[in-house]
Amino acid sequence: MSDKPHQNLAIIGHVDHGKSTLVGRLLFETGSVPEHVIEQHREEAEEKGKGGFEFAYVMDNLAEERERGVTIDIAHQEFDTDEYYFTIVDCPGHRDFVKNMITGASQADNAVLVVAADDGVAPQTREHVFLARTLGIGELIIAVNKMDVVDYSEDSYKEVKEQVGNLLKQVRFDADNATFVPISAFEGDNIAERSDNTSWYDGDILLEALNNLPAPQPPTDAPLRLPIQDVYTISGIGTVPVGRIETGTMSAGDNVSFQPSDVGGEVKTVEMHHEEVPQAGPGDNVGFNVRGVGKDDIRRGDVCGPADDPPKVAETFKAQVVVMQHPSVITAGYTPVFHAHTAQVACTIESIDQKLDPASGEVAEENPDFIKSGDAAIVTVRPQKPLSIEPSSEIPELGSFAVRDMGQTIAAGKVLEVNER
Ligand SMILES: Nc1nc2c(ncn2[C@@H]2O[C@H](COP(=O)(O)OP(=O)(O)OP(=O)(O)O)[C@@H](O)[C@H]2O)c(=O)[nH]1
Ligand SMILES: [Mg+2]
Repeated sequence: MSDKPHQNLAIIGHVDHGKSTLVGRLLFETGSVPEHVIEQHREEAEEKGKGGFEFAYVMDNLAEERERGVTIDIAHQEFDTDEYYFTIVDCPGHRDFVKNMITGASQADNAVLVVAADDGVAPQTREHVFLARTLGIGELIIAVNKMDVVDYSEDSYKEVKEQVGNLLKQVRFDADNATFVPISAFEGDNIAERSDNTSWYDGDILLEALNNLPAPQPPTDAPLRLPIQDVYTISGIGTVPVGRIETGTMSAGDNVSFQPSDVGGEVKTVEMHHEEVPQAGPGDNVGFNVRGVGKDDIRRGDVCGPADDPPKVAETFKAQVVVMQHPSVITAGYTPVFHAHTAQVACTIESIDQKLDPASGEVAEENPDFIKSGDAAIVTVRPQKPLSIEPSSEIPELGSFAVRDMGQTIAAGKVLEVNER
C-alpha cells in the first residue's frame, strides 16, 4: 500500500467511446500492467475477432464482456501517480448496464468523462454526466478520445469541447474550470507523454490533470456505513461480504449490524487487496467476515454499520428530485426502481409535495398534480421492500439515489428526511 492520498476515480461515458481502453492504457503507462500481459490480451482479442480490444481486456474480465466487446459490471484497479494513489472504477457505457454505472459513480470522488472525438456527446454521455452531478462527483476531467480517428484535428476537438461544455452548463457543473484533454487511448497520445500529433494543444496531459485533481474531502465523522456490493463464500474463511466503506471505520472486534436484513455479529477479519488489515476507513474497498453471519443472511444492497448506531431503514422518506427525462408526466402512485448505493428497490412516489424553481430552489407550487422533464420537486417515497438509506444532510454518501424506468434514468435526487420503520 502507498501512503499517498487516495482517490476513487470513475471512468464514465457512452458505450464504445474507449473507457476500458483508457484504463488499460493508464495501468500500462504507470507500470501496473506489464507489456507481456497486454501482448497476451492482444492475441486473445484477435482470436475472438475483437482486434483492438487488448487494453480494454485489462478491465473486461468476464467472458461475456470479452465476446461482446462491452463492459457489463464495474471493475476496480489500482495505480499511482506522483500525487495520488488511485482506485479506478471502470463503468459500463451500454444503456442496459447503467444500473452498474450508478454503483460505480456513487463510489467515486472524481471522474474522467470519455467522449469519442468522432462521435461527440451521445445519449449515455448525457445520462452519465447528469448522474455524476446528482451522485456527488466532485470534478470532471473530459478526455476527448480517439483523436487518431479524426486525424488529430483541432477543429474536431473544439467542436466536442463546445458540446460537452454546453452539457455541463445544463446540469450546473462548473464548465469553466473543467479540464479538457485531447487523447488517443489506443495510440497513447497525451496520456503519460505529450504528443507531437497535437502540437496545437498546450494544456495538461491526462496524468498531469489527474495529479492536479483536488484532494478528496476529509472523511466525515459519520458512523460506519458500508453498502454491500457482493457476498462470497471463501474456503477456510467462510462468508465474505465485500464493498466500499463510505463513512467511518471498521476494525476486527467491532460489533456490526446489516440492514435491512437485520442480522449482525462481531467482525473477525478485515481484508484489503487480499491482505488482512487491523482497520479500514472511508474509500477503502474491503472484504470482511462476521461471526455467525452466513451467505444467505445478507445480500447486495444491505448496509453494514455499528450495532449501536445501525443504518436506518425507511418506512417512507422525503426527497428532493430532479426529473431528467420522462416520456409523459410523473404523478403520485408511480412506482419506478430506485437505485441507492448498491441497492435497487421499487418505490412508490406517494405524494408530490412541492414543485421547486430549478434555478433558485424556491417553492414554485404546493401539491402539484404532476411533474415532468426538467422539473425539480420534493416528494414522499415509500419503498416496496425494506431499503436502508440516510438523510443526505447527515450522511451524504448514503443519501442520494437515481430513479430508473423503461431502461433509462428518469430522475435523481437526495434524501431530506427518513421516517424509520
Ligand atoms: N482508434 C481508436 N480506437 C479506440 C480508442 N480508444 C478505444 N478505441 C476502440 O474503441 C472500441 C471500444 O473500446 P472500449 O475501451 O471497450 O470502450 P468502452 O467505452 O469501455 O465501452 P463500454 O465499456 O462497453 O461502454 C475498441 O475497439 C477500442 O479499440 C482510440 O483512442 N483510438
Ligand atoms: Mg468498457
